Amino acid sequence: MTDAHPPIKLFQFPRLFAIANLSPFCCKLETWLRMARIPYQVIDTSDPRRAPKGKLPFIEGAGRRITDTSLIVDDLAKTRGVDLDSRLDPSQRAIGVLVQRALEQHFAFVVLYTHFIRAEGWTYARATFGSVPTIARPLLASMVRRRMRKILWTQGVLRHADADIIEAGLRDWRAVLTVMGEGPFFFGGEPSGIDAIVFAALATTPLTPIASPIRDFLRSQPQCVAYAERRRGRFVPELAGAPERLAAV
Ligand SMILES: N[C@@H](CCC(=O)N[C@@H](CS)C(=O)NCC(=O)O)C(=O)O
Repeated sequence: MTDAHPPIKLFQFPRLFAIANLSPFCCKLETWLRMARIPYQVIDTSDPRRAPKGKLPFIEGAGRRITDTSLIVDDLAKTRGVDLDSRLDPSQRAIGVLVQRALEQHFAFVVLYTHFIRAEGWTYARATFGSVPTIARPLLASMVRRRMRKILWTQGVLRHADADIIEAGLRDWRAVLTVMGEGPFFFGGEPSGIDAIVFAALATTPLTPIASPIRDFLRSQPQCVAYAERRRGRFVPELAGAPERLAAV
């Protein structure tokens, strides 16, 4: 186990709502660290420009900084001897990679759109900058939002109509839910790394007050709500009973 190591520093956006993090990547990594029982200390930061590769989260430990959740997970798995996927067969591993790609390389951009570009999302998501000094807050918030627009335009999502973007996000989830087991975990009775990814992607949507047709769809799927609630209860139990922070800012 990992007690010989001092806690790693986890740089991520501050918590919002009753979920580990509104950023699916920050939520994924914190969840994975808890699953792997690796001690960490959270350092809140609202400005990704300070991250080594301009993205959050990143970690610092043993004199090294590592960015990108998948690289961090691989590194920690190797250096700390943790393998959350040891029980998975080759077919489950392959499904895990495809689900990860759908959620991280596609759905994450749809979330960026629903949360940072759509008015229903921005009303809440701008609270991400709540810890920034009041005088600098509007400037940083609008700068980050502009950057999100640019990212989404370059990636391509923002070139489509709202209904088409939403439909593309719904397709991701219809596919993921089709291959997701009955539970309690994604691949049955035991947790594996994909649970951190699926939980994180779900946390951004059905567990937040940010309205969208994707949230309505996910909330209407009993399998999905039960999974999200169970995972939150197990991985971030201190938030399980917390009310949604409904007030818009
Ligand atoms: N592939 C990266 C993605 C990280 C990422 O996209 N982080 C977003 C927050 S969800 C970010 O920091 N965006 C800020 C920006 O691009 O300016 C990972 O797995 O860590």
